[in-house]
Amino acid sequence: MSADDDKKAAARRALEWVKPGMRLGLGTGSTAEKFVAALGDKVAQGLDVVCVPTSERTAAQAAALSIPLTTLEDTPQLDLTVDGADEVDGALRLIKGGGGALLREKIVAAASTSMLVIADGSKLVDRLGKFPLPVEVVPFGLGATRILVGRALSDCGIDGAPVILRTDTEGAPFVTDGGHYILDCACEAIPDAEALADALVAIPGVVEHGLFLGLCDTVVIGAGGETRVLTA
Ligand code: ABF
Repeated sequence: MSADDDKKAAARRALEWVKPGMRLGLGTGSTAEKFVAALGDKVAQGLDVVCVPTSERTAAQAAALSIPLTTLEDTPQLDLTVDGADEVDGALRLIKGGGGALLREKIVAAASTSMLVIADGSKLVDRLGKFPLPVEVVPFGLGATRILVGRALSDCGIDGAPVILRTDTEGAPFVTDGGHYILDCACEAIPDAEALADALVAIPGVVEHGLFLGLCDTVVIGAGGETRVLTA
């Protein structure tokens, strides 16, 4: 079984949490994409749901599958968001944002009663931080914000971590759907995720960060052809 098969298994299993009439948040990334594809099949069979996508990419996929879409302006409260993650720890704390959609993902997750994460087994970790932590920042003042992000990391016991501006395939800064840049922080390990989250949001140029703490209540892991469910 490949990681792709495991992602597909987790995505299919997630359909068990979807009930007729639900207002759903649709995540971003290769695992979320598999969920959207499976949801599209159900919608084609008559399932009645309405969905808020977390990226332009997911919006395009969902629209192509004729999944009914709405916005948080028209539907400000959602029942369930299904999304992927870059890391998940035993307390269901997450690192997200490897795909660059963390801001909309967090807004949509926070608007949802429940957040279900789907992932292959490689995403489960004992301690967060091996995956570089994405921090979304406004382009204005980038140099200064980068220094303050580095200082926040040091203050939280993460010394000397490279803070790298994410670039696209042409070497230009990667621009998010919200028009921001991303700084990837190579922490290696995050000793106190809550303290780091607080320190990052206190920096004026930081729009959001990829630590999702207290948002996810259920995780479906696909591994070796099977799925297992972790709950908070
Ligand atoms: C999104 O997709 C992101 O928050 C996360 O970075 C990524 C997970 O990627 P994949 O599902 O492709 O492994 O959920």
